[in-house]
Amino acid sequence: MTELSLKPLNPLPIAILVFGSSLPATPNSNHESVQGNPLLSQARQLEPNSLLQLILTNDWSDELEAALDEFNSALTHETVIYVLKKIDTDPKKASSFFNWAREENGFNPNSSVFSFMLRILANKATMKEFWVTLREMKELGFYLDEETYYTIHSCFKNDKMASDVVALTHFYGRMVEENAKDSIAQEVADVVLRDEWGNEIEKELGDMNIVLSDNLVIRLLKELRNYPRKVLKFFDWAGKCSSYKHNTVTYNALVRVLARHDSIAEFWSVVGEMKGEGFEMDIDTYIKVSRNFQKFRMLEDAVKLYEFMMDGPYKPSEQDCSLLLRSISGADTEDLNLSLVFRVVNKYEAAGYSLSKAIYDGIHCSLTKVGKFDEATKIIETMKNVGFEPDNITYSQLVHGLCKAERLEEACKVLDEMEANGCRPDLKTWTILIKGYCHTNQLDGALMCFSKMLKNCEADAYLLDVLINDGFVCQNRLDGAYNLLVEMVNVVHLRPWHATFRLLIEKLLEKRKLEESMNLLKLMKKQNYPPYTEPLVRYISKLGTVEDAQEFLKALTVKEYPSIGAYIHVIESFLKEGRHSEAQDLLYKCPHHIRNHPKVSALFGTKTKP
Ligand SMILES: *[C@@H]1O[C@H](CO)[C@@H](O)[C@H](O)[C@H]1NC(C)=O
Ligand SMILES: *[C@@H]1O[C@H](CO)[C@@H](O)[C@H](O)[C@H]1NC(C)=O
Ligand SMILES: CC(=O)N[C@H]1CO[C@H](CO)[C@@H](O)[C@@H]1O
Repeated sequence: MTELSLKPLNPLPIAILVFGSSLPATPNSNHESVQGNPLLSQARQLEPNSLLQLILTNDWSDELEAALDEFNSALTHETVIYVLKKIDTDPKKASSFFNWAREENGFNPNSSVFSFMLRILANKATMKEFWVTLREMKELGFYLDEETYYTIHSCFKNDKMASDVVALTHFYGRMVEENAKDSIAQEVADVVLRDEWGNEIEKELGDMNIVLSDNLVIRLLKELRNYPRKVLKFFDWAGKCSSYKHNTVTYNALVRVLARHDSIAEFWSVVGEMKGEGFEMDIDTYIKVSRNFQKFRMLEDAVKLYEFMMDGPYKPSEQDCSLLLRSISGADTEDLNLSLVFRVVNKYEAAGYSLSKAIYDGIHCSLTKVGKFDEATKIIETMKNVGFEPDNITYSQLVHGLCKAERLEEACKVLDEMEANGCRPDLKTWTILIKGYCHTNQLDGALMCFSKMLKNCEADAYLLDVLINDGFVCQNRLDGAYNLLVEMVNVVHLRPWHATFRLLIEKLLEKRKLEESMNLLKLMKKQNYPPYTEPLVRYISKLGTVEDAQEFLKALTVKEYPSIGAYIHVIESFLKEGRHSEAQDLLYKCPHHIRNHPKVSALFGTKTKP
C-alpha cells in the first residue's frame, strides 16, 4: 500500500520549491469548492481511514473483528465501498469484511455494493463466494447490471473458466428474461420519455401508483441515462414522493449519469446537494466519473472533483493522483495547463501525504512539455533530496521536452548525462530523440543517433517507422528509405509494420519505382503479411508492361502458381484501362490451366466480341 508513504516530507509545498513565490495561477484550494452541511458530513466522517488501517495491517481474525466492532456505527455505504476498494486485490479478505459488515454490523448492502463485491470475487480463488453472493443478491431482489455482467464475463473468459462463463451467461439470460416480465421500469421510462417533462407526466406517473424502491430508481436512471435532464426531473419527482426518500446509493447512481459535457452544471449542483443532505460520493463512483472526465478531456472538472474528494473522508489514492497528473500532462502542449497540475499536487500535499516517484514524474512531465526547464531541474533536485534518483522515465521526459523545444543538442547531452549517471538510455529514450531530429528535418542527425543507438540496443518496428515515415519520406529521400528497410529486414531480421510497407510502396510507385515496390512486396510475403497488391495492380495496368505484370504475378507466389483470382484481377485491370493487346499478350504467356479456365475465357468472350 502506498497510502501513507514513509518518505520524508518536503519542507515546503512543491509548488513553492519550484516556482518560488511566483506561483502559476493556482487558485486558493477552497475557492469554489462544493459546500455541504458540515455537521451532517462530520457525523459520517467517523474516520474511515483508521478503520481501513486496521484492516490493512492485520490478517482477518476474531481479534480483528473485535477491534472492528468499535466502528459499529460508522459503516456507511461509502465506507464499505472505500474499504472494499482498498482491499480489492485480496478477495478473501474483502469477502470476510463484507460478511462481517453484514452479519455483525447489520450493514444493508445495496445493488451497487453487491455489484462491486461480485467484481472483486470474480476470481479463481473465490469462486465459491462469488456464486453464493450472486445468489443472495438475486434473492434480495437486486439486479445484476449489464456493465458488471460484461466485466465479470470477460474476467472469466481471460482466466479460461469455461464452465463459469456458461453458468454466468445462463444466470444473466434468465434474469433479463424475468426482468422483462416485470415491465414496470420500462413502462415508467416510456412515460418519462414520451414528452417534455411537465404536470401531465407527473400526473400520469402519480396515477400509476408506482411503489418506488432503490432498485427501481437505479434501473430507471440507467434506462434514462442518455437523457440527463429527464433523469434529473425524474429523480426530483421520486424524491418528492411521500413514501420514498433518496439515499446515498441513488445519489451516487445519479451523479454517474450526470457526469458528462451536456449536463455538467447539473452534475455539480447535484454533488453539492448530495453533500448538503449528508451523503458522500463513494470512491467507486469517483473513480468512474473521474475516468470519464479524463477520457473526454474535461480536465478542469476532473481536478475540481479531485479536490472535492480530497476534502472529504474518502480520499483518492496516490495512484488516482498520478493517473490524473498523467492525463493532464497528456494534453497537447498548447492546452497543457500547469495550474491544474499544481492544484492537484497542492491538494495531495495538503492532505499530509508525501509525493511519490510517480507524482514527481507527473509534475516533471508537464514542466518539460511546456518548456519550463529550470523548474524541471528543481523538481529533479527535490526528488534526489528525498531519495528518488532520476531514472529512464525522468530523463526521457526531459529529452522529449527539449526535442519539442527544438533544443536537440541539449537533448543529446541528456543521453550522455544519463549514461554518466549509470542509467543507460533504452530504446524508448533513443526513439524520442530520433523522432525529435526527424521532426525538425534533421535526418542526418537522426541517422547519426540511430547508428550510435544500434551499438547498445536493438531497433524495433516503431522506430523504423519513425525513420522511414517522419524521416526519409518527409525529406523525399525514397532510396534511403528503401535501403534502410531492406537492410533492417535482411540484416537484423526486424519485422516492419504492415503500415510501413504500405506507405513506402505507395511512395515508391508515385516515383515510378516499380522494381523496388515489387521487392517490398516479396519481403512482405516473406514476413507472412498479406501482400499489398492494389497500388501495384493499378500502376501496372496504367503504366506497366506485360513483363511487369508477369513479374508481379511471380512476386505474389513463392512456390506454386499464382491463384486464378490474381490472374483475373491483373488481366481485368488491363482491360479496364483499355489496354486490350497487353491483356491478350499476358493471356498467351499464362500457364495452360489458366488460359483455358472458363472464367478467363469469359473475360475475353464478353469483352473482346463487339
Ligand atoms: C487553467 O486552469 C485554471 C484553473 O485552475 C483556469 O482558471 C485557467 O483559465 C486555465 N487556463 C487556460 C489557459 O485554460
Ligand atoms: C524505463 O525502464 C523500465 C524498466 O527497464 C521500462 O519498463 C520502461 O519502459 C522504461 N521507460 C522509458 C520511458 O524508457
Ligand atoms: C446503505 C444504504 O443506503 N442502504 C440502503 C439500501 O437499500 C435499502 C432498501 O432498498 C435501504 O433500506 C438501505 O438503507
